Amino acid sequence: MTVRPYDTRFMKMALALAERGLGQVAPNPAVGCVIVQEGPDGPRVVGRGFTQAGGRPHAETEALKRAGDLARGATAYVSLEPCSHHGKTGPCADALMEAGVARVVGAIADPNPEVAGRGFARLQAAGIDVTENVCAADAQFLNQGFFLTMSERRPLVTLKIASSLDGRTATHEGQSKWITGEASRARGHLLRATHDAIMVGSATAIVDDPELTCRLPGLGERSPIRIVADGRLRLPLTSKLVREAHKAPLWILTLPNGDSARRSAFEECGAVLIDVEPGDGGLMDMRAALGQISARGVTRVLVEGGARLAASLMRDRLVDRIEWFQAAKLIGGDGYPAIAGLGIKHVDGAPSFVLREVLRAGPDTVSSYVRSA
Ligand code: AOF
Ligand code: ZN
Repeated sequence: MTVRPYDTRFMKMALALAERGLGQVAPNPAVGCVIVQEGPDGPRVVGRGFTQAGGRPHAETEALKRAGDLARGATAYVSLEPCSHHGKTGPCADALMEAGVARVVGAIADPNPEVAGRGFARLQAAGIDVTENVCAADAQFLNQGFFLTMSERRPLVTLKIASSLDGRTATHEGQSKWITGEASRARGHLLRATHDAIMVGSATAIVDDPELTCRLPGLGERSPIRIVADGRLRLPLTSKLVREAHKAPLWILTLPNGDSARRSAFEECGAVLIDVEPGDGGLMDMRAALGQISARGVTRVLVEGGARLAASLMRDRLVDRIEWFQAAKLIGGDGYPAIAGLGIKHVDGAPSFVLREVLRAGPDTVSSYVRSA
């Protein structure tokens, strides 16, 4: 195993490339690969690639294609262990071997049981110098959706909230347009683009009548799957979500045994109904709901409201990240809260998060939190 002083630098480059695939590659992980030749003048990048939309080609294939003959004797930096299984094409470990790569630096092992260390082992057996665990924590964070899919059969859940400084999302009259500003909204759309699906509760879908598409210049085609948690099929057939179900996929999570005529009406509009078993209190069991979403290939879900959906996910400890957009405005205690009642008696029992980053978005702040371990 060799270590070079610039290993971290090129792995960060591979991670930045990988990030471009987020929201595009599910159920596959988003991987980046950088191929570097060491010459007398120092290291030189000869090929770069990342997992393509739909999950194929893999990052290594893309980078090798660009490097061509320059891959011989080079080092490949990969943000995830190269695969060892035969999928739609041959294993990436073999492609790296055949291209004559001399060294592979990997960030983290692939948790897919079909790979799980076999990719690295295969490379080592072929005499390739393998270095593991370079920027492992960053690589895990980047593909947390894929890791959770493998370990818990559920997607990563990011909760997005846009509120006043005092955590209110609307006035007592229900007026909410617009609490946060233009820059926050643009960033919100970027969040949509990096998730595979956006989920809202039925109350939000009814009151706001949102489109839930991604409207950023140039990112229009990245619109994720729209999911409505609607146990009792209350969503109007005339809502924008239903009317546009043929343009972007619409999945409705609902309790089984709903009115069959109403179910068919939704299906005729192009919506996909997903039955979710009830949990305590007859409401949909959210872990089961996420399991269903995961089984359909979604690895990253952005939850955009409302207060009750956020609370039920929070109560079941299913929120992995929070992106909290806060305007410097006060609405007061008569406004609507961002999160409905959690029934917490002691602060010790409150869901708690770790602050990762704070950004300014025009007059607002965006705080990114991750669940505390
Ligand atoms: C890599 N490079 O860029 C990605 C990998 O269905 P397939 O054949 O595309 O294989 C999917 C699996 O490949 C996926 O579950 C994960 O283990 C791995 N993803 N591997 O070498 C890549 N995206
Ligand atoms: Zn591969």
